[in-house]
Amino acid sequence: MRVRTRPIEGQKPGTSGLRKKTKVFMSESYLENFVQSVFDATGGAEGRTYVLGGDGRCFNDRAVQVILKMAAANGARAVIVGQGGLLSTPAASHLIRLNRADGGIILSASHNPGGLEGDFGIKFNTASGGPASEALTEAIFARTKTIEAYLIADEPDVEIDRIGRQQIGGMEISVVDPVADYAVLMEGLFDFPKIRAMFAGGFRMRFDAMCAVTGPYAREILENRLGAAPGTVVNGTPLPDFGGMHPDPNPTWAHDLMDRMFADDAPDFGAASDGDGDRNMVVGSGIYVAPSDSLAVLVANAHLAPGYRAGLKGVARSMPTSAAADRVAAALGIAAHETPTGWKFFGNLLDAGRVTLCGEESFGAGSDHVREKDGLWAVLLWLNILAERRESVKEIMESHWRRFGRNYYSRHDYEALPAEVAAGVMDGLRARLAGLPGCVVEGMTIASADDFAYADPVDGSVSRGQGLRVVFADGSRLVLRLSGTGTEGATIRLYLERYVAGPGGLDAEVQEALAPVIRAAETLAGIRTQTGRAGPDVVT
Ligand code: VG1
Ligand code: CO
Repeated sequence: MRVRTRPIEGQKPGTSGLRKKTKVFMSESYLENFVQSVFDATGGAEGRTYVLGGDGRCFNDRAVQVILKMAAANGARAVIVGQGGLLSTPAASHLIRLNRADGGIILSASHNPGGLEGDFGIKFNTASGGPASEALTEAIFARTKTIEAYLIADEPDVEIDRIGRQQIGGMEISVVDPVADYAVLMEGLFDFPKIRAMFAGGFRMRFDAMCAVTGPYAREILENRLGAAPGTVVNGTPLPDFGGMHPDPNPTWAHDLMDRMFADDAPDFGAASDGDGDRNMVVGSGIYVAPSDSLAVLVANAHLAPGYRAGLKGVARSMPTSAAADRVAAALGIAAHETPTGWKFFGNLLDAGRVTLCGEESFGAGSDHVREKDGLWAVLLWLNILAERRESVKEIMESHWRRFGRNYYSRHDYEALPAEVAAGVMDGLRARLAGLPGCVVEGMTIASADDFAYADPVDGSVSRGQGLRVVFADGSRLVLRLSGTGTEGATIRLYLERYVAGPGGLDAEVQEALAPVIRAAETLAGIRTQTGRAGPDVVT
């Protein structure tokens, strides 16, 4: 059936897919226009095979039905869909690769709150399993501006709760267990017997799935296959509104986990994941592990896990992520790449075999096993390291800092600002960048200042305007960029970093250690004065 439609404004994918209020996605033709644009901009769906699933948030079930019927009407050969319409982002990436599918459609607004009043999102991944490139998302957006019609099969709803094969309009649908293939992949990378022995020896863990998609994955892998005590996984059932939780694994939103990990009878290890399962937060008994530090520890210790015994080809981190991983890479004699924010920029490096591990300061880490960041993977690599080293998280962190020095790091988010105010802050600092080198602020000399541009070493494409950075002579730095995932106003992210080589000064309070950089940021960018905010909304 061909349905006439008209272009809808603003269907521009951001850092990770198109995210809007759930009600916007539910409005007439909104989802249909975007999905048809994806098919059109990628050469049509005729004869193609796709993977489809989402994080289970409100509207996931309806969207799955619409997309299946549209794929059928567009002539797709087959769609592999997770049972109940569920697939974590890393599991979807794996299924695309495993089945040599032509692409995948993932329904999620990731760490954004869900529910009727919350957010919904959709993203398209290519045959490599990774997020569409900037060029492709531009082409999809361009198509949304000219679309005149979409195709949809006039068929009854598909039974997505029943595992097995079905046909609609000549297209095959296979409903698969969302967890099974992913769990097998993890078993191949990590020393499950060793981790199982650690749990059998009394190792205690708490995994908070925050009522989002990782619950079934964590339960199967941690409790069933690795023998963690029943109840290790909490909030383990995916709910359409995430049980009212905000599935953003950071100390602010995962405060219940933080409280328990800092209590007297804290478990040995704590972790949380986000809506679609690609993020992770890691906490030891009495110690929080900053994501940039976590990446550095994973790079330094990955060889302890069977999947990485041969060593790493190289590492990559997003520009605002601290340089802690670079120090490890230098010690290992491997390349360290610096990319713009967002997993799509790691794809070429991974495909070309230039890097094995990647990470971002925003609670994302992953490797070449898939083409997305992977929350449970990071947790399992930590568990493998803990099982091998037989030290606590605290001991591992302290010895890491003694060896490499410590990159104190924090991100300050100013959320839901009026767009023009946020743009004013950015424009103000951008205009001053050229004159900053040599200036002294808070007793620190500015060594360089620029608007980060990235030239992809594999395909030569250049991405500009990826964040304003001011670097001081002692290596401290501040970075300012606008979020590309929010759905309300604009969010300014201020990233702060200061390196201390040690041996003294390695156990300072993070915000105190960063105080001069925080003051310098206010002097240079004037975020508080221009926004009228007393301070950031979220500090990670
Ligand atoms: C944020 C993070 C970025 C991450 C992106 C998607 O983007 O900062 O590092 O890649 O979210 O992650 P932004 O543009 O808001 O800063 V997820 O787990 O939300 O798909
Ligand atoms: Co996510």
